[in-house]
Amino acid sequence: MTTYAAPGQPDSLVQFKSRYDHYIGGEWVAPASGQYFENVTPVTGKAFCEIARGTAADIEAALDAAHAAAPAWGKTAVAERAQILNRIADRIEQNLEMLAVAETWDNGKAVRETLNADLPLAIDHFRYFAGAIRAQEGGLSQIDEDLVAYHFHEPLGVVGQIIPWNFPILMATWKLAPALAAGNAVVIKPAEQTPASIMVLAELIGDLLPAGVLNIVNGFGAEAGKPLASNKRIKKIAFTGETTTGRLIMQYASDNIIPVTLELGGKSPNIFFEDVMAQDDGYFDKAKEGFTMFALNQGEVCTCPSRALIQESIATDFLDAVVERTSRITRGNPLDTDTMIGAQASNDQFEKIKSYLDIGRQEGAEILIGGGVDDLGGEFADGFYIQPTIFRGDNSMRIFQEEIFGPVVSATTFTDFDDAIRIANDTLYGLGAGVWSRTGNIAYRAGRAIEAGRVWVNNYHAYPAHAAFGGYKSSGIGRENHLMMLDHYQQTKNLLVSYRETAD
Ligand code: TXE
Repeated sequence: MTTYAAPGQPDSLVQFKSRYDHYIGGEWVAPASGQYFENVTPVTGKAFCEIARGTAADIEAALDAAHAAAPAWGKTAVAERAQILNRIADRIEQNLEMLAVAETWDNGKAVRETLNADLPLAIDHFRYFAGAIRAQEGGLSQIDEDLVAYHFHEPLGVVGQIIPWNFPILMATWKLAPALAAGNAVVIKPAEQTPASIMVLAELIGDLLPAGVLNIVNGFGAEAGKPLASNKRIKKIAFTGETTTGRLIMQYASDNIIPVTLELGGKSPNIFFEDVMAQDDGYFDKAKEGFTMFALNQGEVCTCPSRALIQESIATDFLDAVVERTSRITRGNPLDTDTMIGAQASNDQFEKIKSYLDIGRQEGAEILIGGGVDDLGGEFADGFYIQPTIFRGDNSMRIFQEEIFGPVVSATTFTDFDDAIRIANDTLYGLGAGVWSRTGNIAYRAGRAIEAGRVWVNNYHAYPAHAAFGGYKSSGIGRENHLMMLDHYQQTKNLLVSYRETAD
């Protein structure tokens, strides 16, 4: 076990600056308004740095820098762009522990996850798109003997990106790596709840990119996000966040007639067919781990398996087993590598989850474990900690229909295959789902029948860079990860060339 020293302590791997300006045109730029806001660590609930409070003027300055940089970056040879992405990956890898501690402090999540998931996935993502862009080919269609259609991939130019607070560095990477690989210059706005770790990242990798290719403007949604998303000088907007915000983003984009990708909320079903308990063996242990994934990242994951659907014939024994497993989720200092669950990302989120714990009770759901805040005491007494909670109820309840975004799972039962699919699809959302069965045919048919962009079969919460990720229904538009992501950051130029030398 390792316990990392908290930022601010002399022996910490990270020393945050007391104040962060915007990162624009390769420089640290004070906000035009002169205003800053306090940034709090969820680990202790105490402020630890000030962050530039961006407004439309800062967004315009960032767009100026991006427009100045975009033409040359778009023409840079793909091998060179790929090399820069690989260098970014290497630099992150060399500083993995430092960034993991920074991310834990800014977001509250356990360092066990930032060390083993957030940062390694970010590194791999840059490497994946470095490779993907080099392997990308244009197209040629021979229309007839003399007429040829050439298809070229061209960057869009300057793109806007708005990210949430649940995986600050990884969500930035999911958007930056394909956009930069494809030759675009970027203006990105981090979430106001987690604005600091990405600035530490910018300090680390800023020198690897030409000035103006990456610009970061911090601030609030209405003050900095809207002026970016509705700006006429961007060629695309990519957004991850709440579904209601996503609707606004789409309206802004429709005014400008620009492409939009949206990665929004979810209420993902995790379905356990009766054969998971056919034997008490390694497979059943794996299924229990899959159930417990509801608490990963404190449940602050758009694909959180927040609805568990369990076949009626095994419900009692299965729930007993997963309650026992949940009781062994280790809680404590998020900077301790043994801790499995950290703090919720913000006080607002903490309050929202507590209100849903009350709603669940009022709706008559049974609490099988948890159901309250986790008082860790001492220096963590003002941090935002929630007990991993299992509710048992039915799919019509609000705790089954609304995104809680906390370590809370709502469990219910189904009778047979059709009943499972009916309940699974009885939701506005369609981002993720899980299916657990030893029977290949059941797992396959369920996976195909669920209306969700990503269905994990006999696993959950794996995010390889080369598997497409995105939502059906109200969970979004477009995909992230995978080669196909390049399409979202490029436009197609068709040259239709006649080689015929005569008029006939
Ligand atoms: O989201 P918002 P919030 C869900 C989750 C959570 C809820 C609210 O249920 O409890 O949303 O979180 C920027 N124009 N998810 O309020 O507001 C904002 O500054 C432009 C699921 O944080 O959508 C931030 O950078 N930008 C989700 C980003 O949008 C605007 C992850 C997300 O904030 C804006 C996060 C505007 N008008 C929350 N308003 C997921 N799918 O993973 C806000 N923003």
